[in-house]
Amino acid sequence: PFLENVVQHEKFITGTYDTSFIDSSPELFVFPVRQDRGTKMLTFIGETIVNGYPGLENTPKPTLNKPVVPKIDKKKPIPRGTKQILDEQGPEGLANWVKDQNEVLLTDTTFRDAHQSLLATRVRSDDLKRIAEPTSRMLPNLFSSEMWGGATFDVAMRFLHEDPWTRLLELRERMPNTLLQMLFRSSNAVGYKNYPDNLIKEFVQKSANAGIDVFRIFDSLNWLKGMTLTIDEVRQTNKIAEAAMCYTGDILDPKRDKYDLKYYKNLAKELENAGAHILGIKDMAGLLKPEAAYQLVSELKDSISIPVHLHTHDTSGNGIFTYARAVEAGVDIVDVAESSMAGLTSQPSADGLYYALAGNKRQPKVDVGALQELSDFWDTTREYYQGFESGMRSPAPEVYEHEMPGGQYSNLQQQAKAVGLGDRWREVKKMYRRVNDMFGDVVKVTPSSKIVGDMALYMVQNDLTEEDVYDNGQNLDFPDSVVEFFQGYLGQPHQGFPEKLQKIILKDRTPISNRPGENLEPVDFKAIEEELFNTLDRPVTSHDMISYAMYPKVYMEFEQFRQSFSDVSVLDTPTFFYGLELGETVEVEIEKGKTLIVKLISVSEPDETGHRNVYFELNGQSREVVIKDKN
Ligand code: 3PY
Ligand code: ZN
Repeated sequence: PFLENVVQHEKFITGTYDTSFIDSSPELFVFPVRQDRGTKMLTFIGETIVNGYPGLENTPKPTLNKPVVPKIDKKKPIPRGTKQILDEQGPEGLANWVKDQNEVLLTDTTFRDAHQSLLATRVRSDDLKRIAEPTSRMLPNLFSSEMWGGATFDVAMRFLHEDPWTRLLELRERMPNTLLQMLFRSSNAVGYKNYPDNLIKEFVQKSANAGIDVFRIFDSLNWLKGMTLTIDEVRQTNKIAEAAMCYTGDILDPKRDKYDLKYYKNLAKELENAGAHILGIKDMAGLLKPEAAYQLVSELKDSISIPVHLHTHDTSGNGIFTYARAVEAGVDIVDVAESSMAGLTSQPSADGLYYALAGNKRQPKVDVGALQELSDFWDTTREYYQGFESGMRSPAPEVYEHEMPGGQYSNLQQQAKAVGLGDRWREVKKMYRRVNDMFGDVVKVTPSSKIVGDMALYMVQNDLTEEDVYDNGQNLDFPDSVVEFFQGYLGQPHQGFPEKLQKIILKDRTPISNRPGENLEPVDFKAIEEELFNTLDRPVTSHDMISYAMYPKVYMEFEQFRQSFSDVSVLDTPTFFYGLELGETVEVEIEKGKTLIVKLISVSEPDETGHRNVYFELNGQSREVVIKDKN
């Protein structure tokens, strides 16, 4: 059926295809139904009804309202946006256009960092797809929408059982006028360790083909050597290389002189010389105080000629003040989220900033009415994800002390609970900062932040003080991630590793000081293709190969899941997380024009083997699935 689809495809018949045609045409993989997708889907819904979605077990289905999607006139042409400027004028042309704007430009992070930071990255493609086209029509003046990368890639497969590449292709189709932006961890791609160079290059090429326009590239240690290969590769795709420096420390504190104004100015200059089209300031924890933002942006605007794009988190509650000062200093673009997905560990609010800049000639050009309508959609949609809220209720200025990134806070809290340290969370936070200082004051952002977190948990769990580590470290078995970090496998921190601690942690292992990618065997894509073809018994795309190369276990589990339960991304979110109530009916469009109508009739008591029968009506016909009750 695959070949049939190919030869019948319009692009094939007219000869207007290249090698990316197969990757960007997911419809080629929609085959006539051979297996009973209905039964697979019912099995998944039955499983959720009986055993609950992981993390939401024993949580009754809440009463949920239906989000209102703003009305748009689909017959009207989609207004022009920054995507058209990039396509017509290339990345340099776009950067010049940015510099010519008087008003500050906005990146909307609602589709990525906002939910990564507030809702454990759990927002599903189904909800994003509903609001994507209204967003692109109603906010045509956005600089970009950050909608991919960071943790969304692995979480999509691991927990949402959906293909991250499909999300990208589907949002691309619905947002033709908006620059689509991703967060790219440079040599760590969208993972937690360094990958071989050929995998990084392949990832960049294929994500550019699939629709990414702006690559925000960072290295978790601000190590230039870890970034140049990615910058070069992005430049080859003619997309935008936004090289970001991660903000850590406090330039206003003379005692924190490891990362002072001069450090950032030099790094910015190096990134500009390395070919960045835009300079990003990635304030991943929200440590950039308002006056520091003013000084830093002013210094950068005087010393580099590419536009400056500022990203912060509102953890302390000072985000808008920081942006207002950055705007005064001439920042070109800032990251905001739609109000109902803004604040706390997420980005500051888009309309909040608009109103804060009333009377300022750099007030962003944005339709606040549209922002409000879109925010209303998210306000209701967010209720679907209530089980993943962090529990943080108010601003947390203590972030200036512990320096934990927005996206890590709730994660580490969960990890602490899992190892029985839930009631010692305050100690863990204090230890996090102490570990930072022991490690020589390091940049803390994925994945270096995870290493600091692992060490902090290890020390609290084993009741170890800093002195214990120095005095008795030879007899301690440190977490693997910490050992690998001190071996140099994530790259080199600014001013190197603290030697005494490095010796204690590595014992007789020797560290490396070159770029880890240079030592890694290239990925053999041909071998992966064969292996996947043989195991999956279907044509293999370059997207499959990249996902597998980066996350072999997660990818295979995701594939097995799809084989057992079909593509569950087509389910609405309440059904996906909570199943159905007795008598409840849902419609599931499993492909264009093919809809299943599913009604839950009853659930039996468990039999002597612990199985329950779940009775449905599927398109009016009685159907039954048997589910093992794990409780
Ligand atoms: C990520 O790498 O996922 C981040 O959001 C870092 O801030
Ligand atoms: Zn962030």
